[in-house]
Amino acid sequence: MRTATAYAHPNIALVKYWGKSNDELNIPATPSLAITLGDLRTTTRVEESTSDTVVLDDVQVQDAKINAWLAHLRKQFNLPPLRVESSSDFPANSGLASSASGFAALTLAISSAFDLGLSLQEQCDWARLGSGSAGRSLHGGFVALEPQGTSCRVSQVLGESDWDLSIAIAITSDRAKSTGSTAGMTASRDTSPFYEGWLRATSEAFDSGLRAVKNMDFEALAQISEASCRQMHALMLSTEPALIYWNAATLNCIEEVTRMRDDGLDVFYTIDAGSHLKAVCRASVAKQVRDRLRGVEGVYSVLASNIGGPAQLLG
Ligand code: 2P0
Repeated sequence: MRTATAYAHPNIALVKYWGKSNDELNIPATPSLAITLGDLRTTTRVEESTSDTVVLDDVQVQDAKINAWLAHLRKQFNLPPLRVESSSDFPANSGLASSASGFAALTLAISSAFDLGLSLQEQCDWARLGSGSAGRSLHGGFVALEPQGTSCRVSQVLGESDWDLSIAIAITSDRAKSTGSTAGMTASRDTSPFYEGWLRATSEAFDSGLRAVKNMDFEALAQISEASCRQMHALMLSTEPALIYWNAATLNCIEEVTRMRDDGLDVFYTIDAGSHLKAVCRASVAKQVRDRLRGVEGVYSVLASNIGGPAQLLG
C-alpha cells in the first residue's frame, strides 16, 4: 500500500497577498514576501484507500477545497482513492495559515507516495492551486512568491539561519475567522474603491521589502511590513460588506508593540486574515516581547516561533 507523511510550517507574509489575477489558476495579483514559522507545523499523511476520505485534526470532513484540488491533480496523474489525515499543532482557520502549511504538506506527501516526479517549483505550483500562499510553505526562511503568467515563481531570499529573528504570536480570540481568505479577496477586488491603489503599493513594497531582507535591514523591513499590513486591512475595511478581522485585543497589541519600539526594542507587528497579532523581533529581545504581549488586555496566550526550514518528508 502506498503511503507517505510530510510536514510543513505555516508562513506569515510581511508584504501581503490579498487579491487574485486569475481565480481558476489561483494566481495572486501581486508578489508577496513571507517568513516561515519553524515552531508551528502541519503534518499530513496520505495513503491509498477504497474511497476518498479527509480527516482534519481527527475529524472526518467534506473539504471542498481539498476535493477540488484532488480532482484537478487527477486530470494529470492517475491516482487511486486516498485517505488524507492532516493535523496542525496551532489554531486552524484563524489567520495562522493552516491551509498554506496543509497544502504544502499534502503536495509533498502525495508527490512522494505516488512518485509524481515533481520538481520543487512544480510542487509549489500544485500547492498554490490549493492555497495561494502554500508555495511559500514548501521553502524555508524568507520566501518570495512572484506571479509570472500562468505560474508563480517561489524562491528563498534568505535561509532560516541567516538572520536571527523571532516571532511572537498573540492569540486574541478563540473563534474561527468570519470570512475565509478566498471569498474575502474576491469581495475586495469587486467592491473596494482602493483595490487598484493596493496593487500598485504592494508591487512597490515587494521590491523594497526584498531589498530590506537581503540587506538584513530591520528598521526598513519593520516600516515596510507594518505599512503593508495596515494597507491590506484598510482595503479589507473598504470592502462591501466590510471585512473586519481585528478586535479590541488586536488594537491593544498594536499599541503595545509601538510602545516597545519607543522603549528601544527592535520589534514590529503584522496581522493576517484573523485577529491574532504576530510580532517579529530580534531573537535577543524575544522573551521581553512575549512577556509584554502576555500582559496585554484580551490576549489569551502567546506562542513563540523561530524562523523555520522547508517542508520535509517523514517517510
Ligand atoms: C498572505 N493571506 O499573504 C495573506 C495575508 C491572508 C492575509 O495568503 O484564496 O489561504 O487559498 O489563495 O492562501 C491567505 O490566503 O488564500 C493569505 P487562497 P490563502 O499571507
